[in-house]
Amino acid sequence: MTKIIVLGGDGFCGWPTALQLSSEGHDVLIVDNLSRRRIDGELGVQSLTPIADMPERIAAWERVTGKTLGFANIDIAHDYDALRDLLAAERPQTVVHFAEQRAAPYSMRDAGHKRYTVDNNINGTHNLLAALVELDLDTHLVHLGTMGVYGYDGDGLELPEGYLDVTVAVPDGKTYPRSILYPTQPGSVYHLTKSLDQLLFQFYARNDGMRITDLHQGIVWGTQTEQTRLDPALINRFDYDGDYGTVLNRFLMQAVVGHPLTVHGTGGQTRAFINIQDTVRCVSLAVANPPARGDRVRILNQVAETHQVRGLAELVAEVTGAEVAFVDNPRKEAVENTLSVSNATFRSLGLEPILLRDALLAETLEIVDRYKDRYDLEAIPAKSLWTKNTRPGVVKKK
Ligand code: NAD
Ligand code: USQ
Repeated sequence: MTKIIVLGGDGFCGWPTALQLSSEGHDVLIVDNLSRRRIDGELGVQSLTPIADMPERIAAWERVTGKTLGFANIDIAHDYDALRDLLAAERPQTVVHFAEQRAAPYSMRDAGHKRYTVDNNINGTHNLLAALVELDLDTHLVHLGTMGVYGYDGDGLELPEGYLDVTVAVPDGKTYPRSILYPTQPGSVYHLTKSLDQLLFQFYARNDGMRITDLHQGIVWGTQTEQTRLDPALINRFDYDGDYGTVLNRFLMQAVVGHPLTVHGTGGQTRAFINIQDTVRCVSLAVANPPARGDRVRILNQVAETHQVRGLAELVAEVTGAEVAFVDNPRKEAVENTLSVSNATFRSLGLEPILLRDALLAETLEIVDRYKDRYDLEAIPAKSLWTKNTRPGVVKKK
């Protein structure tokens, strides 16, 4: 049995991952400061699914499976001593790091939210790296990064897994081969923090021989996994609000409650997607396949497929009969782009990803339908603006 700490294990991706790793027989300890639940309060929104509090979640898991989960309420960005003391006591073989502010719109609300996102995400990641080195632990760090660090140039290049092999030509005719981090082009302050995280990882892998895997994940859709279905108190969160709701889950929820699907701009934006069940599978595969000490940061693209936003809206409209609305885009992003991504490593490790037309689309609709009475119309509009001269994507109720 190996000891695994899941930072951010109360969140949308972290909770089902903690359950997956526990079900595989690992000794799992969740660390979370419950900031995500506090942000729901700040925004006046709630998960569409009713999520149990942490003691109830842990008790339900033990009741259903006989397995125990540990929990520590620590702010990893601001309580370095508590984080270090926990790592010293637990000496985990693996730390999975989900504990960041992850909504691009929330990070763009205003100066206060930009500063919070940078402070929380960069300090949290750096505290973790510094503590592991201070304690001289040979822990494998698995971090959840994002596809968004690559940017969306959309000229057909297949995005590699993190690195570019380039040849630098200088004026005297000499050439120098280099393998460099793919140049980042973040589209929000949140995505910027993930770009900065990459440099922290590169430094600590080189300087201290830390073993690090950085998972560049696409947009996650769905809500339930094999384990969260086992008991109502294990249900995963489902965000649909204008800041935290991701596009496909928002469309599915909007379709169920009879709200027009809020396509930003022309819907020509192409993005990478992955189902939550595959998120937990991929993290499990990454945990089981660590890099060796001295290796460079292992970067894997954690995606199943790519879709254009208006194509997604058309698909959801076709399945549900929903109306599609094209609203002013509150964000600053390419109007149209193509996107091609390599996910060769996860494929080689055996991942056969769930695709959008599969049964889980129906299951997600069914979950949304079950809890649709909990929805709040006011929470739907995306109101966070990227620049002062953009306008929000509000659809008026008929
Ligand atoms: P989430 O907000 O639901 O979960 C994050 C968790 O981390 C929350 O429970 C929060 O309370 C906790 N947390 C935040 N700051 C903390 C701190 N300083 N100390 C302790 N705990 C803290 O987000 P999620 O959707 O589960 O995403 C998890 C990770 O995966 C994020 O890093 C995100 O960037 C990445 N990711 C998510 C998606 C997606 O579509 N949801 C896609 C790609 C990558
Ligand atoms: N969009 C709409 N209508 C909506 C909501 C979004 O058209 O109602 C559009 C957005 O303008 C954007 C695209 O859909 O072009 C994706 O938006 P999103 O909110 O689903 O995803 P994003 O902001 O990119 O962020 C999410 C997660 C983040 C993660 C990222 C992965 O919140 O944590 O890092 O997906 S990726 O996009 O691959 O970088």
